[in-house]
Amino acid sequence: MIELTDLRARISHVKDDLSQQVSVLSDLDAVEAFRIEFLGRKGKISELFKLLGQIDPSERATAGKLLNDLKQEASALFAARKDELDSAALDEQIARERIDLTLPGVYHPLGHKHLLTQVQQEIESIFLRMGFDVASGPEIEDEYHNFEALNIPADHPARDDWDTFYIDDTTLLRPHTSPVQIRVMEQTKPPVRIICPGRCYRRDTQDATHSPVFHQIELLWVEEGLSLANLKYVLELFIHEFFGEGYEMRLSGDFFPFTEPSVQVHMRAPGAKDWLEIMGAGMVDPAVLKNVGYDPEEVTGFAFGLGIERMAMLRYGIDDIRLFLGNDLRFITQF
Ligand code: 2NL
Repeated sequence: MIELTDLRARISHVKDDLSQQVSVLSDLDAVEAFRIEFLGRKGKISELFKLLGQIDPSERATAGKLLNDLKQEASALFAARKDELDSAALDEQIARERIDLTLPGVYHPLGHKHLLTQVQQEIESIFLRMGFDVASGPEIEDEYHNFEALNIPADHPARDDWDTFYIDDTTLLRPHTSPVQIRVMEQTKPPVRIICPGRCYRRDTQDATHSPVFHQIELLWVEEGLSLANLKYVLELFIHEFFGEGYEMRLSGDFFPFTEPSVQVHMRAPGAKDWLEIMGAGMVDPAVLKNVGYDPEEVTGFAFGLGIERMAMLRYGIDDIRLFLGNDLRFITQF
């Protein structure tokens, strides 16, 4: 037989053990090991429960209550210590992973479109709104599409400026985007309304206004009944859209092998004295229409060619064409 007072003494002993040791447990594994030592199936508290059978039946209920209280108290102690350790771990993690918001960041400069691309796309959008399509083609072209189809035979003096940068005997870097228009006409029936932007190559010595690599946009409209009046209207519309209202335009005679008549296009800023040449244009020569299988008695057309660099220089007051391909960020980042 075990006396109740004896049981009380043992309980109090276990409690002392518990309260002394739980508070110094330093990690979760130790808490768990210690919990098993007390509350496990063969733990100290379970062992005490086994003594119940040796207690006088009249005192057994009291003893049972004392033991249950002990069990609850022990469970609560372990849980509390576990919480303490958990939150200490969290505090430590927060301290360790603290981000210093005052540190300077990593600077990622954003790029932007080159001025030439900006101007090209703006001109494209003006003509897209008028109903033209944008066409493109190869920069390496054969002589036929560069010259013969455009009414420039082998012995024509116009070739002198253009017949260079040959890849082989009959293939060269295109001196203009006209071969793109020839190819589109070869493949489609009229009406044709296109603009052809792209990089071109010429035998020019570089200076402030010449570059052996430059960019051009050519426009071509072929349909029944087109006249120089239609060309004039489209040109004026373009000048007003791109440069601004109030600009004047005038045409004067010129010569290109692929247009007849051919004109030079000048514009004058509001209040300005001087006229500036901005591009060449004309009615598509009947010989060119025949070369692509069109009947010049049925359709007429007009075309013009402008230099993108020149448009950008006029609009932004840039005085040296070499700046465009010079890769100098002091220039590039201004636009
Ligand atoms: C200039 C002049 C021009 C054209 C280009 C053209 C194209 C075909 C048929 C007829 Cl497929 N003409 N293009 C016409 C007139 C002038 O360019 O000085 N450009 C920078």
